Amino acid sequence: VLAGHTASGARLIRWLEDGDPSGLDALRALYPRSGGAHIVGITGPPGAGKSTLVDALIAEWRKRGKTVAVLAVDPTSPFSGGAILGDRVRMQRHSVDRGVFIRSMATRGQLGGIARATWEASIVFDAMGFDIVAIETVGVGQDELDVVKLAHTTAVVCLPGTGDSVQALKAGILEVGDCLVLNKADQPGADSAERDLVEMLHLRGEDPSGFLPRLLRTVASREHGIGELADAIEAHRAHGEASGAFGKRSREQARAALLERVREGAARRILGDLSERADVREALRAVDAREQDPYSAADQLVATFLSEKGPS
Ligand SMILES: Nc1nc2c(ncn2[C@@H]2O[C@H](COP(=O)(O)OP(=O)(O)O)[C@@H](O)[C@H]2O)c(=O)[nH]1
Ligand SMILES: [Mg+2]
Repeated sequence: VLAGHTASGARLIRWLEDGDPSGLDALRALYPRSGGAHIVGITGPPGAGKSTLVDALIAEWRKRGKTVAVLAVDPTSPFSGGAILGDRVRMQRHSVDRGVFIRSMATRGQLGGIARATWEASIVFDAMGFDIVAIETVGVGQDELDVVKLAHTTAVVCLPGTGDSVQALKAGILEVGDCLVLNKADQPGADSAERDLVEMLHLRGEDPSGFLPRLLRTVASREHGIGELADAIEAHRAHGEASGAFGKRSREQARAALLERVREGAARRILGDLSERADVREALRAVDAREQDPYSAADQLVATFLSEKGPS
């Protein structure tokens, strides 16, 4: 995997997806060798042209001498074979290029959630030595926002003629965009959508690190505006490194990854034999009978559990 063998990388990601213990062992060994890649999130509503855009970006990044791994995450449907297949077909022309590695993931029911599966895959790509790791995801729910948080740089893809979707985007993912892409700029309504989005960006102003997100117009299917988008992504990387924003993000990631696993481990130990215990059954009965409130009962149980298990 460290030598960048795609077949090995693919097998490792499969292990991780399947919850195979070998996957976790490999991840432990790889983790210290990760941290070099620029992780780029591409998000937006279905049909906005994300996959087409990623395909065009791959070509642009390759021209600039960068190697690229792509993870296409499709969490929207348990039967998403179609969409995933569509993504892969759109990026098909790069499949013979050794500097490009494309994987897709349908993640409903994924052990530990989409964010975790994506994080693990990105560590693998990163350790494989890819310069850029692009993660395509549909920007809808909280899980997908967590995926976005993983990226150093996030491009939010919008399309014209959907005033409603601009409204919907405003509420959530527009806020996390470091680049705003108005794709399908060849379609009617592009100018008015651009005015709305520019105004929105203007209201938002600079982010806490002093970066001012820009709007880019693209026609992904004709590869228009792709160089400018790659420039904007690169500008955000340069700013993130100079301002310390990437370092801060990396520390937050490390903290979140560590705390999540502490929480998981602690919960597993404490909750493992929960239903078997007499004191838990008694607490359930007392709460049900309104003899005790659930808060005090839970506090008592936690205190008991901790005193029993002790530090080990
Ligand atoms: N007219 C036009 N069509 C586009 C453009 N970009 C993508 N498409 C088409 O929009 C459809 C959805 O694209 P896709 O990349 O699968 O969207 P995704 O769901 O966001 O990944 C495809 O049929 C693309 O060919 C564009 O800039 N202009
Ligand atoms: Mg897609």
